[in-house]
Amino acid sequence: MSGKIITLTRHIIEEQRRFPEATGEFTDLMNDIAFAAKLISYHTNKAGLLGVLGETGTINVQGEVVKKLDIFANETMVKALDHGGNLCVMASEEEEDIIPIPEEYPYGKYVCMFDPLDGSSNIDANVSVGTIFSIYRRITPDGTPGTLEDCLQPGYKQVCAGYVVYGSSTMMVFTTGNGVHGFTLDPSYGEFVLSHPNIRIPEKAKIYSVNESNFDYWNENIKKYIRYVKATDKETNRPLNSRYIGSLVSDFHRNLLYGGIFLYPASSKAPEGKLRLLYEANPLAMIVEHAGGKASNGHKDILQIVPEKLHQRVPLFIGSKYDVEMVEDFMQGKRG
Ligand code: AHM
Ligand code: MG
Repeated sequence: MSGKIITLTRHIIEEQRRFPEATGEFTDLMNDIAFAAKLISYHTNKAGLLGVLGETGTINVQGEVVKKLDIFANETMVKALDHGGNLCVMASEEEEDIIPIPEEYPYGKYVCMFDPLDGSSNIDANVSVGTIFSIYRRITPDGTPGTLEDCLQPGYKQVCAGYVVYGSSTMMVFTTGNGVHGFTLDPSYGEFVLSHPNIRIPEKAKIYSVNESNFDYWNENIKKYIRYVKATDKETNRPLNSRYIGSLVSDFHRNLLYGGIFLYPASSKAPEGKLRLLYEANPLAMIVEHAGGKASNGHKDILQIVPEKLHQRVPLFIGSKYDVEMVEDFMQGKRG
């Protein structure tokens, strides 16, 4: 065999060897997440057939009730992760409260929070969607059920963050603090294989991604920034190119590879912004920082924010470092 195929499992095992005290719990947890991702990927790819096999909420040809994909994705994540003995608690964008580990299973030392299927409103149009996950070490005593306190930790305490994008191929991108690596799912043998080692985001953006229909609802500072990126100036490579899918994982992934800035500012319609700190902003912020980029709410690094509630929203400016710093200057009235 020519070349070296590095599967996700092999990568995690090799990573784990860097920590002689490691127990393997983290490796098991990542394998469970990868398994859930494969199931969600399989069902996402079949989504277009739902109309043929039976509408959502009706009975399919196997006599099963067809579930909405975001509900299916949530159940898949919960069921794949609840019994491994690695987690003490979970939280999901789809569920109001924390998700306890069932009593019959042991409580582990990690906390996992996720958005099981982000961008799911796009599914019917065959647009890429994604799963986002975030892992912390617990802060409550070992061997007990995890609590809300374990979930409300600032993003800089994450031990791992990642996403899976279900696109033209399925890819998992994650970091444990030692580089950002991308693994593509080979559909023929069902393994994630290392395809994008050590991803670095270009220092300067070529692309800006924002839902500009909110323009009238933004404050003057963000309006000025958007006018700035659209103005022509050869020296600073403006105007930036505009690309907006409306599916965070896909918009983020493209910008990570090509260089770009994604913005979801606060507005008079959504005073706290739209996106969620724990399930969306924090994990992507950890990834972007380890790829050389930056994530901010306009005034503060996302990873420094101490969460107060599970479903807290946050304005998000994330991507190439130069551009996130620039938007911060605009937001803070230092430019304009
Ligand atoms: P969701 O968690 O309900 O799927 O919403 C999050 C999605 C993101 O994927 C995307 O970036 C954003 O909402 C798009 O919002 P908008 O339609 O307001 O532009
Ligand atoms: Mg979401």
